[in-house]
Amino acid sequence: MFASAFGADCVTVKINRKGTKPMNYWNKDIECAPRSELEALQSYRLANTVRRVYENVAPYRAKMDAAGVRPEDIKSIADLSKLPFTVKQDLRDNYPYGMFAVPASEVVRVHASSGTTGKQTVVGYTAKDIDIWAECAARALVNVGGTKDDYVHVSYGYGLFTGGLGMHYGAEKLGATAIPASAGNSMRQLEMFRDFGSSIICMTPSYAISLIELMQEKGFKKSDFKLKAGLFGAEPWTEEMRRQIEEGLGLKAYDLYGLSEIMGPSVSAECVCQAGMHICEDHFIPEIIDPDTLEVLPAGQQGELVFTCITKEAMPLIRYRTRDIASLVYDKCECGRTLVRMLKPQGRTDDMLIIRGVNVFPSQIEAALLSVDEKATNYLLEVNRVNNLDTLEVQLETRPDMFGDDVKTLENYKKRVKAAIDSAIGVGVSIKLLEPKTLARSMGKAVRVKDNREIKNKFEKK
Ligand code: DLL
Repeated sequence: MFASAFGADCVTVKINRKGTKPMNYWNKDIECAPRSELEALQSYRLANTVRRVYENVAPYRAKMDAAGVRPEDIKSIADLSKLPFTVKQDLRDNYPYGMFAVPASEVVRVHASSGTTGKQTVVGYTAKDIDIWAECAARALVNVGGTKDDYVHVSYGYGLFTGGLGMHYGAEKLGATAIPASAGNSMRQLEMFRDFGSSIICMTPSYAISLIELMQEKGFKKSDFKLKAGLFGAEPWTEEMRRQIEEGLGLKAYDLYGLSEIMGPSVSAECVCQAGMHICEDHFIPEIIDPDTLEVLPAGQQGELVFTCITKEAMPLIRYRTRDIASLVYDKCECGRTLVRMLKPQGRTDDMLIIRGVNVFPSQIEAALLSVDEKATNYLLEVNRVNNLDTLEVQLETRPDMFGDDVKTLENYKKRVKAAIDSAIGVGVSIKLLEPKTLARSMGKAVRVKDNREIKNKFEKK
């Protein structure tokens, strides 16, 4: 049944690309498929993938043997929970190519994670993997109103990071004009927005905020640009930041999610409803688990997001624990897509700070901060242990427009920020106001936490 509907195992593009009218979907058959058909397709692809990894990837064969699972035990998605999990350490242990399921002659590209939390991890792609990735990125662009008339300005970094090339290939697949700006040289970015007619931008939300700052400094107005939409991701961001970016750049801001181990940007992306990111479920099966018990949680509950790749050729990961905290919504979206939505990740289990026994996510602090002052986007959280007691200091940059304020007003501002954060996280923090422009600006993922303690948190041991 699914073979006729979806052309079996190949990517099908069934839209009329001759017109330049806004398209609703890139691949309607898949994006709006009845769940029963989608699940039949997932089951078929899952069984094939598990057989392939068992035959070709020694670490998977060893894991499955140890768990007593044979490829023939996996007949449908109902059997998924029989399979062992994969964690980042598995990729490190088999660095660089030990998790690949195809010979080197089939691999056409590698990317790698930044390695800030340990040895970098390498991922590989066959030509078909790259094509599927481009399809997912084209879907993301169409989700937010992209057409072949658009100028897609990509300010994610190009290189081993997946952001730049991932969205670039998506733009080309769509037939739009890709502008491979990459990150950095911020003044030039603004000039290009203006001169090249950039209409859809792709960058980290923190970089968008720093461009807005520069616009104000250099006298650019949003009416100088023709921006209509932006796909922002690679790091957590809040609804308050969304409002600020929309207002500052004069566009609609959408969330874009992905991770290099699974593919890169466009594992999921928001649609115009801005109500969660549709996961490309025909390629990746999501699950939500309890990170402590490892039990699968029912739909709607928040927990750790896990993905299984079901079409990847070069490096299909099975039940990969992302460490991202999210939840899934299976209701049909108003846009007509049936693909499950993941709600904004609330941080990562390994970002989570434990302050005097209380679990604290940096995103909670950011939301509290922005609820007091929506321009307070430049901050750093510094954690220390003093006399065996954890302390959390929120270092917050002031802005030149605050200089007119007297000491009493600034003290009052500090008090309001502290009260909002204390009540949001249930732990007392201290606030330190810094001179304007003291903190480093990011062009990629922003660094928001400096944890100086030796023992950081319990999830790192798993
Ligand atoms: O950040 C891929 C990407 C590029 C996604 C461009 C979106 C846009 P990694 O460097 O492997 O890959 O980092 C993946 O970043 O596990 C999340 O913790 C975080 N992340 C990515 N997108 C979002 C998002 C890319 N929209 C890790 N919201 C993931 C929150 C995100 N966190």
